[in-house]
Amino acid sequence: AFNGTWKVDHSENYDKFMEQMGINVMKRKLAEHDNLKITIEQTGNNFHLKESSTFRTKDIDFTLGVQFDYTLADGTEVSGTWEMEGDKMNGKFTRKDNGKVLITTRAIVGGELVQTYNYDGVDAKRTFKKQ
Ligand code: MYR
Repeated sequence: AFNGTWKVDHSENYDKFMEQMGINVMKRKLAEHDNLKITIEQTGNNFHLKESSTFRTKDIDFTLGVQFDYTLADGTEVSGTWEMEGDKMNGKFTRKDNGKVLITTRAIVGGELVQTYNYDGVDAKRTFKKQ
């Protein structure tokens, strides 16, 4: 269900979320228009993602339930896992610099991919449309 190429359409509270993450206003302004596109290929428990944005392009491989390292677009390093809960993906990632946890979910809602983010009490959401 997650397979395909997804392009960000709109975001809610993403600026506040990034601010809580400690990202400065210049980078936040750029990130608001990052044109993030994610291509997802799921084969059983294995995922291959291609991430592309105005910041970078990146290939990501992970297996459900298996811890992996990931570097956010601003350089912040995290480590964590994705797990499946019914039709929903639950991600839990810990920042390497301060030990704080970033919770994220992905779900298909009405044909759109909705990703939620929570960090240190601040929630945000980004909605992606299928290409
Ligand atoms: C992936 O599945 O896309 C790779 C793992 C994602 C880890 C957490 C993603 C949170 C991204 C938040 C970006 C906010 C900018 C500071």
